[in-house]
Amino acid sequence: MKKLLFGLLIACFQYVKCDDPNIPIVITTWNFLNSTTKAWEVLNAGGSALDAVEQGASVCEEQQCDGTVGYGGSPDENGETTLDALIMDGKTMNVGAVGALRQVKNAISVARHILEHSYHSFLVGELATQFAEEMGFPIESLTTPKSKNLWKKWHNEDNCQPNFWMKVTPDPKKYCGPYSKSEKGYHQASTSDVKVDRYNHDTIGMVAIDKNGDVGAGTSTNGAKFKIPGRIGDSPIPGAGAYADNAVGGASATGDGDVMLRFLPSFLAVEEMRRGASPTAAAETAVARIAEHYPDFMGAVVALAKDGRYGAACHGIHQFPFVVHDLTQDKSRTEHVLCS
Ligand code: SD4
Repeated sequence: MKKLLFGLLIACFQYVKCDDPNIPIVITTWNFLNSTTKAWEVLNAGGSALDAVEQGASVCEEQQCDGTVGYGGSPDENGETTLDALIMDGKTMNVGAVGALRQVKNAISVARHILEHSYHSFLVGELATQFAEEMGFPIESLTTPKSKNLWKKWHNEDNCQPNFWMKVTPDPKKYCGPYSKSEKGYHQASTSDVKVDRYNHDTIGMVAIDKNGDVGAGTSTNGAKFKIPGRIGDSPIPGAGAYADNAVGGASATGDGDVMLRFLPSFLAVEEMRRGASPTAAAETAVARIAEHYPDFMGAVVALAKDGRYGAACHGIHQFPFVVHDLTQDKSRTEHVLCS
């Protein structure tokens, strides 16, 4: 027994001091390695958690990660890609968010500009584009040949299926929406089934802690495929898509945003950690709260405590990948958690 204790003590001094926080560190939803690596480079060079989150998520926006982040993905019913993003500073509890952003590729940077250059927290739609233009962001189409073809197939070959309408006539299961053939649009009536799958929902969510112990969190997404124009999901909503508080840590969520935003899962995970839960238990609680009401929802939460402990939980798929980078690794590492 004495030997074991002595061994542990030596290990503590040799490798890490036992009570040293494991920082800096970054954790990212899904298998977005390049973004995580970029965020890590920023942190390792002494950059701030906010810079790491902004620059890391920007990589996904440029590389159009999985077609679910950035331009040219998830066209809405009109065939247009619009973007949602959020960035939160756990030191100041300041937030910048943008929803249904049109014609600007750099959604998380626009969100950062809202945080840094306005007293507001959240701008949306065409007028968010106006803000971005005034801040010097280029205005350009977010449609690509790929997103155009995706939309054309949905619209022409698949007769606008699936779609997000419910209890309307004409029957949205058979009929191709108000933007094509109907002059009068939909009216209240029957129901429709929306197919939500992994490829509909793959937001990048990121939480980072820098060398000063400051926590930043953020998200970026092009939302749900074939959404009703104007729809904003969970990703840009503070407490839903992400949340950060220097006193505790941070969390971020991904999945079926229409359902998830009703439960503020990132806020809940942070509050659970504040009450002493481990990051894994906190993420599990946040996911379980949603599943209680919506057993068929698909989603996941990653949580990072201020001392660098982390965890994740998920629901509705078999397993969920997330990426971590801290001082113990040369490369960003993908980990998996089994889902409930
Ligand atoms: C949304 N939640 O707009 C987003 C999509 C996604 O994780 O994957 N988010 O519903």
